[in-house]
Amino acid sequence: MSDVAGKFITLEGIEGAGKSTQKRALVEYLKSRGLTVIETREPGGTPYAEAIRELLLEHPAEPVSAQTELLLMFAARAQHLDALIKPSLDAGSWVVCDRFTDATFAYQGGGRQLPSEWIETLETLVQGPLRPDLTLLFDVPTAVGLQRAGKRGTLDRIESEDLAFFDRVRAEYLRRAELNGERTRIVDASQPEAQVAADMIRAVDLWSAS
Ligand code: T5A
Repeated sequence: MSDVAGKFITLEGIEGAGKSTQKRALVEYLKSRGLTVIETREPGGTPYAEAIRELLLEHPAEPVSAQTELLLMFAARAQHLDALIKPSLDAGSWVVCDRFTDATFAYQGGGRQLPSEWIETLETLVQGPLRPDLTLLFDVPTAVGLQRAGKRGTLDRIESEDLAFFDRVRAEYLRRAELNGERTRIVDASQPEAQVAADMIRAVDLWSAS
């Protein structure tokens, strides 16, 4: 657990894993326990970081280099941490964040195949010792996740990558879950929504009782 007063919970998974759906259920559950909960997401979470999100996800006229993408993810994160996450944790709130640095390891490390040492260096620079207290990884076969995400219609720049890219993303998420087993719980997100929610709440209860 981190040294801060509140708790920091991150939700991770490939596109269409159901993070946003489950985030709503989790926030409602934590509030029903009387906790003050801040709901946020990455990239984004503050007006300035949301502007960086737009830059990251739009389809620009020129190709975006993997390094540019990596640095923008951490630029948005630095702002998000200073302006929202750290002050909220210091005030004793629980912060529930849709994606965080595990996503960078999975997408820019696994997907784009950038060296994980670069990501570790930026992680230390931007976050210092701050890591999530609990990470819920919603795991779903790549084809299922992409099919769900595809139902929304238009695809953003990152969603437009091919199946092999998202297979690498999922594999890296699973590798990191094993590496960070003390803070990560894997939830089988291929099940019906209500079952995923029940498994998630059980995982959170077991973690908070430990
Ligand atoms: N990114 C992000 C990086 O590359 N590096 C980083 O460091 C970070 C932080 C934006 C993009 O940025 C990238 C990753 C992303 O490409 P995002 O806003 O989290 O990240 O966007 P998405 O992952 O694209 O969000 P999605 O909305 O696609 O995925 P969710 O939130 O996992 O899925 P959700 O809940 O919206 O559900 C999608 C659909 O599936 C249905 C829902 O009703 C919805 O229609 N659904 C289910 N259907 C059947 N069974 C279930 N159990 C279902 N759960 C949900």
